Amino acid sequence: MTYVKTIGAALLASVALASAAAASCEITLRSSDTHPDGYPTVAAVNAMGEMLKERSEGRLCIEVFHSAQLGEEKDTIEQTQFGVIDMNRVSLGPFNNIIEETQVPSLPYIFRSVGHMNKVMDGPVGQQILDAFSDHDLVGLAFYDGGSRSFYNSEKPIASIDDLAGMKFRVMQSDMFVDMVSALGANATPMPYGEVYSSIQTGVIDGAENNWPSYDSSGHFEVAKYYTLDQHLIVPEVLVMAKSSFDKLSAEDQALVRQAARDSVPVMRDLWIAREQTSEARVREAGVQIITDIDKTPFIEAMVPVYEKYVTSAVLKEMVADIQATK
Ligand code: GTR
Repeated sequence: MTYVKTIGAALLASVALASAAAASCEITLRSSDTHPDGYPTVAAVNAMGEMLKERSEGRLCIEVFHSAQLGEEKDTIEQTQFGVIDMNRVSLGPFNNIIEETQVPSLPYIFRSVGHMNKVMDGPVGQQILDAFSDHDLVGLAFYDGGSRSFYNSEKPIASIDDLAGMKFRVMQSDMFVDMVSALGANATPMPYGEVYSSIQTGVIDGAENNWPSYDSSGHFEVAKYYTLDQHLIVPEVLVMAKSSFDKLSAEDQALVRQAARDSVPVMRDLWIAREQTSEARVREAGVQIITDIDKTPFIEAMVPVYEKYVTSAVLKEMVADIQATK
């Protein structure tokens, strides 16, 4: 009880402080993030907020609600579409079931490297995807880096595709990721990020998949000590705004928001590169067993049915071809 009261008081105090900080702002955009304070995505949106405040001479501010304070990603996406939340930084994964263009950069092994992903997302295919948000009550502002995602589990070292047989992995709430895991011979359970730790701990699932910084900051490495560097996904992250909140701004302020979002991208990428290194070092030090010697060819070959199922329209086929042709 006392604990709850203390937390409650601390929360109230921080909300009061945040409101005081935002007091001079004419408009304060509330932005959601599942990650804790200091995580590169949170820091980048904060940096965007500082740029915006300075460039608008204190009129426009951003308040980042980190650590899933506003809810888990799937729910916050809906709230952003309704305009209850002004801005949201999420993975493209939870958009897959809503906006089909987002499936393309979420396809397993579509990118050869993070560099390839950044080049594509900075180019016309990236713009096409940002534009697609406007049909869904959202404005696509910018893409962030999410590194590459690999499987980790609590049971055993996975050194080949055969080792995955029958295992149970959490995936983001995207049908395509369920099919991806099934195609690898394992079972997928879509669930919110915040439920993964306890689900591994209690044996509801054997593991999950993510990049180094998330594996580290979520504490999943404490309960799932085997990490296999199969790098099946290089899913970009995206910063979106509620269309209703965007439409309330003057054309001049809309331009300021778009520009500050773009300018936060290099900030995020630098923070990301540094964080990947510190997170990898931290989990190594904690005694995680990392399996790096893994033949990715069978993993890539197993993805053929996933591509066949999801890359169906001419538009998506062309996007895939454009990505593959990007050097
Ligand atoms: C992280 C990503 C989050 C969230 C999470 C997840 O890498 O940054 O936005 O999607 O993965 O697996 O749910």
